Amino acid sequence: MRMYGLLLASLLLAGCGEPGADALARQAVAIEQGDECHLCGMVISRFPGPKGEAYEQGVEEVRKFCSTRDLLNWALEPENRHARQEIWVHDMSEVPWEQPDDEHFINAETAWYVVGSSQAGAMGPTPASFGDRAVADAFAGQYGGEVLGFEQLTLDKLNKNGRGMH
Ligand code: CU1
Ligand code: ZN
Repeated sequence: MRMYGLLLASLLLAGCGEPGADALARQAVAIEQGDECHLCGMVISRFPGPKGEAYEQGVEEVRKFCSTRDLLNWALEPENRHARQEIWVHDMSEVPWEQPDDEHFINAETAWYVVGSSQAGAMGPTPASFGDRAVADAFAGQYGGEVLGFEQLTLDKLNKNGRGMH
């Protein structure tokens, strides 16, 4: 599987400033071996494809998810939509599909998603997440699927190809 360029490599060099006003902002963390998906309970690191993380308001512990599919299924539930605070997905323009690197989590609410591509994650078809729309378009050109922004995602669109769990 190809990596999708290093378009954002230069951005990695930014953001090393003094801890300041945003020192309290919560960050995505590494997925450790043995971590289980908050939604389905599968051991996350065993599977390919983009994964997700979330912090909920008033909950200190980070939630980790086996796939963008499970993160988004959780995040788009009306009750979680209200309660959640910060969510992240892997930027697949930076990492190999088979083994995403946790250095490359991006804000899930500003990411672009290729839904319905031929590439599968832990739960079967899973949205491919990208920080850059042009990279998402190129991915869709190669693997099929539709490019959508976070606001365009719905539970229906996520689960069109079968829910894949239970
Ligand atoms: Cu799962
Ligand atoms: Zn899961």
